[in-house]
Amino acid sequence: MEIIYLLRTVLVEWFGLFIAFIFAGVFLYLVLRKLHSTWLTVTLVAVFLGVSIFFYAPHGLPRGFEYPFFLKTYGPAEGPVLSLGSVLKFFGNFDKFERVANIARDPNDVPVPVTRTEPELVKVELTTKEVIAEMAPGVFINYWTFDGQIPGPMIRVREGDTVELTLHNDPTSLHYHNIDLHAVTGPGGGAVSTMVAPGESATVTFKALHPGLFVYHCATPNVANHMTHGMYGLILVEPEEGLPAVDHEYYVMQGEFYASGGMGRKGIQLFDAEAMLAGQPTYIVFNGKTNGLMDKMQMKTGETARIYMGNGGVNLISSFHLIGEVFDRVFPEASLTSEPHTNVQTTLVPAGGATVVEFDTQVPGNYIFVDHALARVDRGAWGVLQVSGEENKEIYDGAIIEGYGH
Ligand SMILES: [Cu+2]
Repeated sequence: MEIIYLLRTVLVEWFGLFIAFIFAGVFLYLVLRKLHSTWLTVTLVAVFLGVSIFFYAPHGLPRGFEYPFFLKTYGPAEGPVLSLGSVLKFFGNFDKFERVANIARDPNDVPVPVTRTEPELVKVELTTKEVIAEMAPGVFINYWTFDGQIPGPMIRVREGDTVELTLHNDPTSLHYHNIDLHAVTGPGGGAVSTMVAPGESATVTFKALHPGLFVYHCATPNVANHMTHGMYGLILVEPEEGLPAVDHEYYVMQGEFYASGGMGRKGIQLFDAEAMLAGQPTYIVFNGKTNGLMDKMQMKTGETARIYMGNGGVNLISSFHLIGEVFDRVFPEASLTSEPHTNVQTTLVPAGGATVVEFDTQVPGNYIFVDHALARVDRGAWGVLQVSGEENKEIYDGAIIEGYGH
C-alpha cells in the first residue's frame, strides 16, 4: 500500500507535468501528420512553443531530472533537491528500511543525573538510521534518525568531562550523516570529523567546557533537509555542582516536517523542499509525530518536574507554554549558569536552541503543553501532562466539564 502511494506521488505529481509536456508534443506531431495542413501545423507549433516559453522562461532550464525542477538556492552547499538517482535508490531500498512502530521517543527517556564530583571520560555511541514510521494514522514518513527514534537519545555528562563519541551510520541508510553538537568547542561542532557513509563509523573526542542544555543534529548538506527529517537531539552538560533533584524529568523536542502530499494525506509522504524553503511546515510536532506525547507524562500533585525542551527547527521559534500552570523557573535559552526567570507563562525556544523549565503541581487534571503560536497545535504541536491526586479547592474550585477545553 505504501509503495502504491509512493508511485502515485512520484509519477503523477512530480514528473507528471514533464511527462504531459513530452506527450503533448507527440500528440501534436501525430495529429499534424494526419491533417497535412501547413497553416494548421504552423499555428499549432507556434501555440506549443509559446506555451513552452511561457512555462520555462521564468525559471530557465532545469538543471537535471530532479525534484523540484527549478529550485535555485544560494547556500554554501547543495540545495534540498532530490535527484532521480536518489528517488530510484529510495525505491530499491524501500523494503530494507526498518518500520518503527512508534517514532516518538518516550519523554521519560532521560539519563539519570550525574552524581560524580570529578570529570571522567564518557563514551557515547549513536547510530544514524533511516526508517519509515507513522506521523499520524496512515500517514507515513521516511524519517532520518539518531538511534531510530525522535529525538535522538539524550546525552548527559558533567562540565569538564571528556566525551568520546562514536557515530555509526546504519548499512541500510541511503545518505551520509554526521553530528554537530552545540556543546562542542571545535570545527563544525564535531561534524567535520564524523561524516560517515552507510555502514561506516567515526569517532570524535571533545571536552564539555560549557554547562547547559545543547542541541545536537546532523550537519550533512543539505543540513536543513537532514534536520527536518528528524536528525536532532539534546546533550545536557550538568554544571559541576549538578542540578537540584526533582521528582520527574522529561525530554521533549519540537520539530517540523514538510510533506509533499499536504496535511492528512495518507501513504508515504515525500519531502517538500519548496515548502521547507518557504517556511510552511505540514506538521509541527513534539517528539516526531502527532499524538506522540499522549499518556506518557504522569505526575502526582505536590511533585516537582523539569522539562528539557529543545527545538530542532528548521524554521520556527517555539512559544512553549503549559496550559494551566506557570513555570516556577525558566532557564532562558537553557543557560543553566544564569539566574533563572521566575513565574513565566510562555518561553521562547529558538530553532537550534533549548530551554529548561521547572514547576510543581497542586491541582489534579490534564495539562496540555503547546507551541502557543496556536495554529501550530492543529499541525500537531501539543502533548499532555496528566496530574493525579487530591483536589485542592483553595487553589482551584470548579466542575470539570467533559469535552470542553482541556
Ligand atoms: Cu544526516
